[in-house]
Amino acid sequence: QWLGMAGKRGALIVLEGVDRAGKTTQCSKLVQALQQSGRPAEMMRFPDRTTTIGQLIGAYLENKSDLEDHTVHLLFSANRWEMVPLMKKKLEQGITLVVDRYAFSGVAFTSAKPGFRLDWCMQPDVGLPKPDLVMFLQLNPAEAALRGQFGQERYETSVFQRTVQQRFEQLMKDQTVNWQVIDAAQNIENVHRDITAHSLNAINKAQNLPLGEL
Ligand code: DGP
Ligand code: NA
Ligand code: NA
Repeated sequence: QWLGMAGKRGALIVLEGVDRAGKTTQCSKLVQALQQSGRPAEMMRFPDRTTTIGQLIGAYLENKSDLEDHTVHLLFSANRWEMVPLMKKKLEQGITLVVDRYAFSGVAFTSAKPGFRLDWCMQPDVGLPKPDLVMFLQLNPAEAALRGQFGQERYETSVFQRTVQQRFEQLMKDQTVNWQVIDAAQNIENVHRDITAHSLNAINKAQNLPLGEL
């Protein structure tokens, strides 16, 4: 395996949070900052709506199609699994991946629906590459409301998002995952500063550790 110039793997860094917490903005700012400091970095996002599976998910989210709830859960997971070979290749090449949502969104969003057990929701993602760092962009519902109306996509209602927030809080109790809570109510630059500090720390540590599995 070719491990980049210095033989060091990249870090797998994930940003999670409820909708409108600023994940996408912060992912691109982080990638830019890492690249400018000479650290190879690329952004990924889930769901990746460009693949065949991703197009099914996209139509579902845009309310252009209806899918049974278990079925769509498995499609979201499959959409992560189909990217694993590419993710591993990039990490081995020394590229740090900054990922906008991952398996934790998968579990939080599906388990927010009635009748879904957390352990059932987690099972399809068991074995995925384990992030070296998962940052949760924390934003309470009142602060989120100040950011304007929700969009028109499925899941974009305040009642559902509050349940999602509670599911994330349950998931964050898992001590085997390197969770860091970020105060997303701060201004963009301060959020970016916090995220960059945690990321540099994780990148340094990841260099000496094998990639784990969920
Ligand atoms: P985004 O492109 O980041 O706005 O995400 C699309 C929506 O899909 C968002 O409401 C979160 C939700 N979502 C993301 N990943 C999953 C998943 O694995 N399962 C489910 N059920 N929903 C997800
Ligand atoms: Na969204
Ligand atoms: Na986003």
